[in-house]
Amino acid sequence: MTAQKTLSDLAVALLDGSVRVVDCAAPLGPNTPLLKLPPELAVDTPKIEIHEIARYNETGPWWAWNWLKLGEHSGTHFDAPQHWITGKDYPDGTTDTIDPQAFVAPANVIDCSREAAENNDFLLTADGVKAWEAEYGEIGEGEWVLMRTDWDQYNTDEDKFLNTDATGPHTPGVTADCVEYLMEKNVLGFGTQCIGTDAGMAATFDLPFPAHNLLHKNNRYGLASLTNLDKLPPKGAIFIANPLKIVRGTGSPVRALALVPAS
Ligand code: 23J
Ligand code: MN
Repeated sequence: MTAQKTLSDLAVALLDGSVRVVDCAAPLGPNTPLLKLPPELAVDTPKIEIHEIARYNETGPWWAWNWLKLGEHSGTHFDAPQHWITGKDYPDGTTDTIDPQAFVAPANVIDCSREAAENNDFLLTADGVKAWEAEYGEIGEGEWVLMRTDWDQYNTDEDKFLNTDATGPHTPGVTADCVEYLMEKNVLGFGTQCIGTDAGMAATFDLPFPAHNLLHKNNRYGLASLTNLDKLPPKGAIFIANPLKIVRGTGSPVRALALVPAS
């Protein structure tokens, strides 16, 4: 009865505008910024292509449709546990086997926008998360932790978004001790506004790619290239991020959405 009431209250709030839906996804197309890995390490994900099959013409007189060439880890996207070697043995670690309960969850939004603007290599630490909790309240089990950097302002310009110089890419992220702390708290996962859950310089860390390594080792999830986190409260938003049900998928673009109280 009370869950029924919760849902009917939500239905009313969605229809009367007191709960708003914030779009936390970036446009997905040929201009979407994509990760560039060090060439000695790997092959990159291909550029996104959108190919027309028909547009009310000789290849389809009454309809329009396209086909896509699209890497799983393109644009605003979800990282599944089997994306990383540390999560490779989880039977529920691919996009088609994850419990969909995980796709709708509360969000904690940690504002690091000032720090990221001052230092593009800024790393959120366990102490930084604890200081945030002292101010806004404890982060709970099963909740998203989203790092706000306002990096989405660069999403239309791949060079600015990746911020690469002779020493490599410079974008903010997390330390290993931060992810370890989040794993102790049993969070659902970690999301970022940058190209990947790890900092630009993460290939050079003592533990390379700590976010990927530790999140997926613990069967947890990642979100990358999120937008509009500046429109979310520190606590109180419900986050919806559901990957396509790709068979054995290691990740998927998502139309990430947040339900927030109208201000
Ligand atoms: C493959 C290798 C390294 C990284 C990534 C993918 C991602 O960021 C991703 O999209 O998961 S850092
Ligand atoms: Mn990814």
